[in-house]
Amino acid sequence: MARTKIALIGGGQIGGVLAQLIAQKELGDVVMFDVVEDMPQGKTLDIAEAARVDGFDSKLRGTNDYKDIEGSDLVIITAGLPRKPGMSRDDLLSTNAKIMKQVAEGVKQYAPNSIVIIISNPLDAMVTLFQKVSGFPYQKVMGQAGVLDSSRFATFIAWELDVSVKDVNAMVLGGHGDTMVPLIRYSNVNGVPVMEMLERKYNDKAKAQEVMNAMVDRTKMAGGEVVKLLKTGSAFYSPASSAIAMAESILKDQKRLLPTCAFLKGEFGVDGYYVGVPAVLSSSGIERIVELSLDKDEQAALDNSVNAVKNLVADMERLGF
Ligand code: TXD
Repeated sequence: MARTKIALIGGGQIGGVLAQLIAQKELGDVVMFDVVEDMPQGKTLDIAEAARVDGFDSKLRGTNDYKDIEGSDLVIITAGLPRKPGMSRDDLLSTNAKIMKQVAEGVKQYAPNSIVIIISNPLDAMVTLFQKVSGFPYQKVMGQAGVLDSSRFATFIAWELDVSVKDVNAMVLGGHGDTMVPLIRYSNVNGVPVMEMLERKYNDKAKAQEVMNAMVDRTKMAGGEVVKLLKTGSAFYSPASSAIAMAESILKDQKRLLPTCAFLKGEFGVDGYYVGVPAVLSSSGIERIVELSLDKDEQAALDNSVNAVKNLVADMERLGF
């Protein structure tokens, strides 16, 4: 049986952590592509030289030539510029769209049968553009945002309730922007609704709601919070871990239900757009989208987020992409 081959397009901060995690988990062999000369070669050499210590057999190489990604089973794309303090994800639109167009052409030529996970921002627009330029089946092109946004929400809930984060389930839907929709009703600690635990903790419904609202707001702004502290770039450990969870579900056919930026054809009342929704990820990519019943406020929040995605895609089209 052929070895699994994973191409990383972009060897920056997230790309480096992705390569290390793939090797440590032995998910496959890694080819890291970047336009910067020698850098992906240096990074992968560095990680490869830890193989004896970490005990992995994955092979890693860096390249500046798309030809080397030939035959990849999975492609994870981080190419593009990250945010600097004060920038919104959308400010990156035209620069990263140019990059994504080139990337889509390269991947289409050399890895036409791959499944693709996109991480580059502005996420929803970049996934849309990659699919459009590559012409890949919708099922095989997806974006990572919701796993991270949900993990951030779960982390804040665990801290607040002083419970293991392993027991916290939290779900965030919508676009990867400030309009994302953390779903309070679907958040629980091993089945116990989070709101119920908060109300017991404070013995005061209004206070519990206030605390929850603050966690929802922090989740929405969590990317910016890290950007502000780092000053030179955006989050990279947690986005890489999140994409690895998706990659592992695909490569091992685990069928995990993960919030995924997926193309909707009528689900959740949305037609023809990539939006973050719960999806089952298997060896076929997005195997299916899982719909849930939303109450009036949740649906309104999702509609608002979908509108932000529509505006972003319209802006990108106006720029000629
Ligand atoms: O959850 C999420 N989806 C995200 C997304 C969370 C955090 C950050 N997110 C976005 O990921 C961020 O806004 C960026 O658009 C990407 C990558 O973030 P990273 O922190 O890894 O950025 P770096 O370190 O600048 O790395 C980007 C690399 C860098 O090495 C460039 O040389 C390379 O991209 N690059 C290219 N690679 C291939 N092809 C082209 N054309 C190219 N141009 C630049």
